[in-house]
Amino acid sequence: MKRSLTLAACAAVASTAFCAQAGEVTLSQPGFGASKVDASGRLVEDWGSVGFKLALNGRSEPLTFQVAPSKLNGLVAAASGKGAALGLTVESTAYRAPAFPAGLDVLTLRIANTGAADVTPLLTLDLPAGAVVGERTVAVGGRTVLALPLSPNVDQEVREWGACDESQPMPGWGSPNVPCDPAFRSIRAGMGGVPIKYRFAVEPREAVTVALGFCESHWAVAGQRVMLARVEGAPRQSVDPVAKWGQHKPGILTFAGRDANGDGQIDVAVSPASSSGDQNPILSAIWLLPAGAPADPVALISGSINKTATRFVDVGGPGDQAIYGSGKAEFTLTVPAKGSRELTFIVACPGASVTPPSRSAWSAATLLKAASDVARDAAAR
Ligand SMILES: [Ca+2]
Ligand SMILES: [Ca+2]
Repeated sequence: MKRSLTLAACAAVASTAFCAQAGEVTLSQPGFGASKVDASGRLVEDWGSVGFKLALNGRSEPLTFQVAPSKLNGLVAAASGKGAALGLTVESTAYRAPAFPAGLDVLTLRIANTGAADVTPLLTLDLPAGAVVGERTVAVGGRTVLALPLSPNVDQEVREWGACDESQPMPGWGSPNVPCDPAFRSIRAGMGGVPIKYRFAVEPREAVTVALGFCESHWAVAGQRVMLARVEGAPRQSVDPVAKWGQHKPGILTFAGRDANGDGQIDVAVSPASSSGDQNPILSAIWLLPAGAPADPVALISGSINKTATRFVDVGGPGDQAIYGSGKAEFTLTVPAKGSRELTFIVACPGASVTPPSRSAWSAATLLKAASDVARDAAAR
């Protein structure tokens, strides 16, 4: 499950954009699934579609576009849209960037204000039901599908417990070879070094025992995946699951946790040790138990105290959840008089997921350069 995202283009063949039906433009690259910008300007992917709305002075209008094929830098096949709402003109461009391993779609909006005064519209992304809006990402069904150019306005429901942001649920990843609770068959993984983070509401300053369950089902020898597990209020623990318990063997770490900063939450995080060859941390299960309660690994692994635990989380399993409920991705933007604002969204195309901005080497400029390089190479052949 190691994966790297490099600036190397994945293939020396150009992406294409062409009209499939009147008014819609297909984005594709050889060997990969196509996406399209539909006749109203929505970008349509295998996970759903994304569109935009603008609101200003109490009025709200969907942004629709007249869409046509175009070339960025005179080279890169793209879909360009022209639209207007609430007195602002908006141009959109979308193209397929040849990012390893499966490509990424790049969607840019340029909002222009021809008036003599600054305006501050609210831009809202229109996303599929159930989309989870994070700090700089949007996930659908546990897959990160959008990287956001700036943090959205905060108006989200925060749940009593849940996973924070960007780790990925992987049901069925674990294959324990001893009798144990089914929770060890599913994990979350922090692809590319993303920490797996959970947060649990507790009484301010409350002490709790926290047990973390692991099961390594990829590596057979020790020293490959070394992780640092942290529970607020307790010393951090380093763990190499194969060295400690063996491949396909469930194991437990326990912590005397405490809400040390008094914010009414216990923070839990599993991250890769800097020396670890595999930088993708994994986690199978979490139990919260009353402080001082016995945390018998045999009982925890068997699942026999799941029901009496203060909280039991089958990490990556069917009852797992994000700490944030479905929020809105809304941005308050100031567009200066006689000026414009440009926003670039990086979007998962079919078969791809997006690396969070904090972990990605890509930017709007490097993606366009990679796409231009590939298109120039293809044109020269
Ligand atoms: Ca699990
Ligand atoms: Ca806390």
